[in-house]
Amino acid sequence: MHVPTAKPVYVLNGPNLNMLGLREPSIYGHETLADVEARVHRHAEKLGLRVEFRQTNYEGELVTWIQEARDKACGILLNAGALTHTSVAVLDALNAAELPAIEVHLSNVFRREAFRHQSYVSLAAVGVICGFGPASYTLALDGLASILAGKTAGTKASA
Ligand code: DHK
Repeated sequence: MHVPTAKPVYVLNGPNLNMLGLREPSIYGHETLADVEARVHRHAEKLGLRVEFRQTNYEGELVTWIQEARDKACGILLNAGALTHTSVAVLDALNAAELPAIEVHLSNVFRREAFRHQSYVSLAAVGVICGFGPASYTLALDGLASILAGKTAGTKASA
């Protein structure tokens, strides 16, 4: 699939994802965030998409980037880290962005602690990909590309 679009996909990462590779490798794997970013760029190129890839440890900065995406992006892939489970502000920003958003996690959050089963991000996301390690990001990009090409009727994309 090739989806030419003028605007990039914003791939946004929240707290502690800068620690990938060092952080609990039995859960999050050995790839660094730079490795994941390179993987995402390679895959995006095949899909004809451009990517703006960022990470922050700050909730407010993540909210600001989601607000920015409203005008500057064609869609959002979001691994909000722990903010997934706590942040109404991130949820509100996603709803305000009015863009197709896909929730991403490296780990299968449903095999983990009960507090990770709750997601505010899910309330605004077209779909969720979790449990595939770094491949969660490229699978999510495939899903977003399909939505942007009009081949998948995402709930938020059609809103
Ligand atoms: C990353 C985190 O930092 C956690 O707080 C989430 C997610 C899961 C992940 O699997 O990518 O609970």
